[in-house]
Amino acid sequence: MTAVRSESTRLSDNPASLRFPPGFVWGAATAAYQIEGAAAEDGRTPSIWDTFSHTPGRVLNGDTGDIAADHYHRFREDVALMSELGLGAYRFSVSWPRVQPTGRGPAVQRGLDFYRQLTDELLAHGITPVATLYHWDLPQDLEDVGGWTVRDTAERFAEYTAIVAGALGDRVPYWTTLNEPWCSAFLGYGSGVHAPGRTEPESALKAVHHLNLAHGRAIGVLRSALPATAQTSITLNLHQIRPLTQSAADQDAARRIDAVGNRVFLDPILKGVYPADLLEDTAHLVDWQALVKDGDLDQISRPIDLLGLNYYTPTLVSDGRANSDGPAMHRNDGHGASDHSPWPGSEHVAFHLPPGETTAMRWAVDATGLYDLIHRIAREHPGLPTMVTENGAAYDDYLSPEGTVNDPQRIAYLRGHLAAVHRAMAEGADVRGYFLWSLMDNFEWSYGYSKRFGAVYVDFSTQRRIPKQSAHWYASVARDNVLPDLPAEDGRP
Ligand code: GCO
Repeated sequence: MTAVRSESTRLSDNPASLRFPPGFVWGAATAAYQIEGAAAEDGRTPSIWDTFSHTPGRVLNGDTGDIAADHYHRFREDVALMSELGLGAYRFSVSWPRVQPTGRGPAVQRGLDFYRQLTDELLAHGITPVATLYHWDLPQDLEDVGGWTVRDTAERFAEYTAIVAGALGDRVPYWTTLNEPWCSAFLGYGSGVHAPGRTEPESALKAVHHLNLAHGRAIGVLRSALPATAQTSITLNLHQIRPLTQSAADQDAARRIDAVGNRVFLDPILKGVYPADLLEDTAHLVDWQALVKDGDLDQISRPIDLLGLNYYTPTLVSDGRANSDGPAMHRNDGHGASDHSPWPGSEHVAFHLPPGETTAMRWAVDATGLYDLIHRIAREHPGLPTMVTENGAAYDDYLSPEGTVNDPQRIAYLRGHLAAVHRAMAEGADVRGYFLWSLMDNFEWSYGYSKRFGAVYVDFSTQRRIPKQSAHWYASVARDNVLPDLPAEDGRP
């Protein structure tokens, strides 16, 4: 364990309050397809999520991102709201088909203008823009010729990165190439619960490598296009995996999911190699020799400045073949069940709901997973700073007749996870910031608008924004840089 740092000074006489170090970044996160709407405006053409959400049966209630939270038209109002909440940073994603509709060729300036105006508005309010280049909205034109299963898409992504860096490089200090490539590859091409909805294990593994390559190519482009002070990163939804029992079978199940869920990205990106056990577990599904070309891993492992961590809940696994009662949540990836596994080569692994409180997503509330994850990265990759780029919870929020939304469960979730971050930092982990998922209620992928993750309630029938109680609570934390103890039992801060 590295030396304990002294930042975690306790406040006043209240031992339950925790101060974060000066400069800790307090933000909130969103993604283009989940909030922007304006799906066919100003030159934007369909992404794979437009196609997927318009395919009957793919998204709950037939919901689509056509309008979403209408952020494209309401961004000034939303930035003003962020400012009122005292956010120091805002993590947004750029819609590829909005700025380069076919995924090839020249940019559409009206699309870039939206992001220029958004970042100018943020800066004018003293809010640091944090740009995600890819949060799943691949131009459909590229999917039509293979999408992430073909190598050329990595080159297209490098070209797109140059366009965006050219437009925003002078005003965005933090850049992340990909958001959760695990979802893009394994939910998009494995279980099919995400766009493009394909269920081909070999395609999922090819997509992994081409996403890794796209990340590496983009880092190279960013490095040459951006000021030296710019911070580059990738954002991963690393799974904090725990075996159901200490049996050899369950421990091997945990190893497998760690390989295909975590090290499939961590190792090539941070070590320049694919893990040997992953290659072995999947050798019957894909020809890695043919897939990985000379020099690819050098590109993929280009140095990054920090690692973005998205965390929601731990992952409890067992060897499904050893369970007489069968897996409790077979193949549940937390994003929707499927008859096809998102874990190629480890389809037999069963997923279990950990005991205790759950959120509206049926995700266990357990902040120790975040604590363990932060320490894992600090231990395995010393000197690599991290940011918690997503953490939050969906609850069945109720808008009262008085126009308020009391969400004490979300406050308790946020406080517990922030306390875990603080504890890891006090023990030496270098965490630079925390982004609440999400700023506002939005399109929750295959769940449509049925799950509310926002600190701000969105009445989608009127597009009215209503800060929930947790928004006010989070605003006080961000403003004071201090984590107070839990509010009174009745949820009042
Ligand atoms: C993800 C995405 C977000 C989700 C959020 C809740 O992590 O899946 O980055 O777009 O909406 O995590 O599932």
